[in-house]
Amino acid sequence: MIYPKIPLAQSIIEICNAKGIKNIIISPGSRNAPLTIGFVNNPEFNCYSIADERCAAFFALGIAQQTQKPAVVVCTSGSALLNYYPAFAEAFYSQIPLIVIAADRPQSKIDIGDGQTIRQENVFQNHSLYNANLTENASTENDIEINKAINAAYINKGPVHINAPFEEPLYQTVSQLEVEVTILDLDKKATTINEVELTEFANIWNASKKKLILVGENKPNQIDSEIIDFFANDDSVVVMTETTSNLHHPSFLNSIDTIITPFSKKEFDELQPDILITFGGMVVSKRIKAFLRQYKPKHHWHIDTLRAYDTFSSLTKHFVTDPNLFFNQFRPFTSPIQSDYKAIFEKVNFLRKLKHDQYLNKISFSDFKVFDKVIATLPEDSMLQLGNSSTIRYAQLFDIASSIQVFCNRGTSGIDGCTSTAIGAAVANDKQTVLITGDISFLYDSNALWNQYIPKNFKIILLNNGGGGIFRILPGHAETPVFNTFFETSHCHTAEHLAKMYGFNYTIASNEANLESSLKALYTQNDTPSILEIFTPTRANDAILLQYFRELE
Ligand SMILES: Cc1ncc(C[n+]2csc(CCOP(=O)(O)OP(=O)(O)O)c2C)c(N)n1
Repeated sequence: MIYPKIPLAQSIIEICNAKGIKNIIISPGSRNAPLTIGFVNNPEFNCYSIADERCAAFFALGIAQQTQKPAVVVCTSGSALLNYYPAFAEAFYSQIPLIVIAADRPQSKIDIGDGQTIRQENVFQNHSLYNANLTENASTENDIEINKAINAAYINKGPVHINAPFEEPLYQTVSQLEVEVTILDLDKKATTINEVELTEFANIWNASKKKLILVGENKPNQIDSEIIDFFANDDSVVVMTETTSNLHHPSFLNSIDTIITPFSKKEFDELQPDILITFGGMVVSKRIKAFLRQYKPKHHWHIDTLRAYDTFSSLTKHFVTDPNLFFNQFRPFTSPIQSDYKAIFEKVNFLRKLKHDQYLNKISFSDFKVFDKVIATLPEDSMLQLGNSSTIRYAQLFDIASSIQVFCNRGTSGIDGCTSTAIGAAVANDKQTVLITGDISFLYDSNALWNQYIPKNFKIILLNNGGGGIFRILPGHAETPVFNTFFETSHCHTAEHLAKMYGFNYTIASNEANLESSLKALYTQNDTPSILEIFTPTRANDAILLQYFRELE
C-alpha cells in the first residue's frame, strides 16, 4: 500500500479509517497533497474530486445528511478553506456531521509574506463543535485532538475543523506505515428521564385539554409508529407537521400556513395551546412562529438529545433525549382527557382542502399551479430535495406522498448550496432524487454540476420566474427599478447552456399542457441527468399566491 511520507498525514488517515469514515471529498491543491495521496490510495475510502470548495462542502453535507455519518472535506491552505463556511454553518444549524480537514503551513510561516497563507486556526470558531489545531509532527497529543474532533462530529452531530500543518516536500510516499495511532472511543451518554420528572410532567399533560405538537425538520422513518398512533388517537392532541418533518398521518395538519393564515382572533384563541411540544429541527412556517410568539403556550417542552431553541420565548423544559425514548417512557404515565381540540382543527383542515382544490381549478399557469403538478407527479419512494426561498414555502402548501423523503437546507436557509447538497444526497442514496429549485438559487450554485458523480437519473426541476420571486411575495414589494435590480435581481438567463456544457438532458415547459407531457418524459429517460426548466409569469405569481390565502376562508 502507498502512504504519504509525512507522519501527521498518516495519523489523520488512520484515525479516520479507525472511526469508520468512508466518504472523502477532496479539492485540488498542493499543501493537502499528503492527505490526498493517502486517502485516494486507501481502498477503505470513497474519494470524490470537486474543485470548488463551496460546492464540495455542500456535496459532503448531502452525503452526511443521508448517511447520518460524518463526511470529510479536504482542502489546501488559504482562502480555499473559507469557501467551506456556508456548508459548515448549515451543518451546525442542521446538526449534520461534517469534518473539515484543512492543510496549512506551519505556524512560523503565517503572516510573514508566504503565498496562499491565512490565519486558519479556529477560523470557524463561532460555528465549530471542535477545533483541532494540530502541530507539525505526529504525536499522541495530535492523535487525541483528531479523535476529539471526529468524536464531536459523531456524537454532537455537527461540523468540526482539523487544521493540519505540513512542510514541503509534500508528495513523497512510503510503503510502510510509520505511525501507531491512539484511538479514543465514542462516549455516548444514556438519555433517559427519571420517574419523578415523568410523573410531574405527566400531571401537566393529563390536565391539559389543548396540546399542540409541532414537528420541524426531521429525518424520515425516525418516529415509531406507536408514537404516531398515540398522538393520532388522543382528542386533546393536534399535530402540526412541516414538509421537512417526514412525518405522516391522516389526522396530522401538514399544511400549517393553509390552516392558520385565514384565522380570526377567535380561532387563534381556540388554537392557543396549554402545552406546546416540539421536536425536530428548524421550523419553516413564519406564520406559526408569529402565532406562538403572540399566543404563548403555558408550557413549551422541546425534546432533543442536544439543543433546545427558545423559538417562541416560552420554553419551560428541554428533555435531553430522543423523541422515541421520551414518548415511550412518557406514554404509560398519561391518561386521556375529554377535549374537542383535535376535532375543531380536523374540521378546519377538511374545509381548507376543499377550498384549496377549488382555487387550483380556476387559476392560470403560475408557480402555484406548477407546484401542484410537480408534487403530484413525483415518483413513489423518491427523494425530494427542495431549494430555499419560495420553493420550500410553496411545497409546504401541498400534500406530499408519505413514501417521498423530503430534505432542505433550513439550517441557515441559504440559496448557496441547494444543488450541491441535492447531488451529494443523490450520490449517497439509491433513491430517485428530484431537486426543485428557483432560478437564482440554481444559477448561484451552478458549479454544483461541475463534477463526474451526478447519478444518471438525477432530475432538476427549475422554476424560472425571472428572478427572486420570494421578494414579490414579501410585504413591501413595489414594482420599481430598485426592486427589480437589487431585490428580485431580475434576469433573462436560462439553464440551456449550462445543461449543454455539463451534459444534462434539457427540456422546457411554459404552459399546463407542455408541463404535463414534460413531467411524464422527465421520468422516463435515465440515460443522462436532466433539467426541466419551467417558465412562469413573473408578475402574476405573487398575486395568485396571495389570493390563495384570501380564498381559503
Ligand atoms: C447565500 C444566500 N444569499 C442570499 C439569500 C437571500 N435570498 C433569499 S431568497 C433569494 C432569491 C431566490 O430566488 P430564486 O432561487 O429564484 O427562488 P424564488 O424566490 O423565485 O422561488 C435570495 C437572494 C439567501 N437566502 N442565501
